[in-house]
Amino acid sequence: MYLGLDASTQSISAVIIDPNTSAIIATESINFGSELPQYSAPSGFIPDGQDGEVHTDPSMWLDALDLLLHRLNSNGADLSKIKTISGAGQQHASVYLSEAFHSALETLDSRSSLSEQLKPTFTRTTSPIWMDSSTAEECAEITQQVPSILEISGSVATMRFTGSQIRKFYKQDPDQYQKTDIIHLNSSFLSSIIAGSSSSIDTGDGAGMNLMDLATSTWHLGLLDATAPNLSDKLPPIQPAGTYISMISSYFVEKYGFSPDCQALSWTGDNPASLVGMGAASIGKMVISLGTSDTLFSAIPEPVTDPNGYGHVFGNPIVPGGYMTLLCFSNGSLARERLKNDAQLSWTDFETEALSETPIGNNGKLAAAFYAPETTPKLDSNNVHTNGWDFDTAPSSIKVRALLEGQFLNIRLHSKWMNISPENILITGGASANSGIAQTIANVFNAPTKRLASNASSVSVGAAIIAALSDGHDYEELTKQFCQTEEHATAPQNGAEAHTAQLREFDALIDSLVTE
Ligand code: XUL
Repeated sequence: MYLGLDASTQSISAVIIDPNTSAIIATESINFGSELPQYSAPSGFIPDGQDGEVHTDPSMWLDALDLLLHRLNSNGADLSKIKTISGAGQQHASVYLSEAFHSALETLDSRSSLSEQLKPTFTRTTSPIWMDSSTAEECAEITQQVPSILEISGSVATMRFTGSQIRKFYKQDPDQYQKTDIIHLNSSFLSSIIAGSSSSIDTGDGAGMNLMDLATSTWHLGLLDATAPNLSDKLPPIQPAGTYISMISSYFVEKYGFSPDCQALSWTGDNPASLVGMGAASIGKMVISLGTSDTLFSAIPEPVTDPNGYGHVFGNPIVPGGYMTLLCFSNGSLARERLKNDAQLSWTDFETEALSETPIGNNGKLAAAFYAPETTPKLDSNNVHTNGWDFDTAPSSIKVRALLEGQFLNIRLHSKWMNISPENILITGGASANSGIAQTIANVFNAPTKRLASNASSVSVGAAIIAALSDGHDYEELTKQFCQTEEHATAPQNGAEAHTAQLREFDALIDSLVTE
């Protein structure tokens, strides 16, 4: 059996797969906000950060990992049968650790918790996460030093990416930066914990740092120099996802009953793992993931860059030398939830309101619900923008359709440069279960939507598949077993015309916001 872990923004989840019986043996999830209220992070991050800063206490991730494994164990999962473990983390988030981290890992005591033992090794008490938009200055400085950053790293200097976050730390607190022995991503941090020794970073997650040379899958010295001094001494090596790190730490053997022969493998980022879990690691498929962030991604053979600078190229986690392209939209589930709560709706109301009480196209009423700063388009915002109507006083059915159509028009608008027109759109992430949302995507893209038949999370399934691949299982076979999809919503008869006109108007609305 193989264990896949998914350390996302709001929760940490696990799935155990058994390729011998094609069965998903167990799933489990710990929500940070509700299960670890002591961290005062209801949505997985510290609220009310100043000047675009969005950080999290990395101890929370450790407590959640302990709780997750405890829960799996007490709910009857036989962890002694797990042969290999891989995982995926929210991308870009970084953890800063002193030299003491290495010895603390080697001597973890199962009578105490992970957070108690590792907290003293943090040189930066909080971790910047992907929602952070506080590093415009650092991005400009790095770009000035290395103007070809897009061609080298696959992305323009991007505020949520790790490079500019490292630079900000170095500038704000040079002493603590100097005391930092190793900087991990959320993914490589947690894989290090499982292994009991420092892990590598993979090319899927590593490309989200603005520090990796995509062509060679190595750290780019010019970018490291432009970011912070001696950075090459502080970064783990880059290796493919699923690389063997070591046998699992005895902490987990003693505490949760893992076999001492269980192998700890390197992890990847949540989006790259989801590409694998959706069976989309081969060319020609397009996935929209509806999580805390909404993302659109697709496997590509060669790096292609977005002329507008919003798209990213990451390494394909299971195709050596292959790539994936990705767009990220920050106002995803939290925006949907905000409207749901403000209008006092349930998710079922959300479905029927979006589907039956308003026509496709919403009689021309458009909205860009950017309740928080948006990454695509890059915009500092804290409210809903419309094409001239009052969002606040409108009936909730109109608001729901406007918000959903706006979210997916924004995705369609910003993915035009990819020139991908797949026969169907694979959808995943919590909100993909909602048929109103699935239908709105089918309408806007004029293509049917499909989702995983198993209802499992594609990120943890992808991580479990990476774990199984490393033990010699065949990708095609695993895909047939765990990535079957079923149609969820069909495209409407008149969808294309309705939304093509709407797309032009939405484009004008976005233009007016960006140039404001
Ligand atoms: C991708 C991105 C987010 C995070 C959180 O670039 O920033 O999708 O991975 O899920």
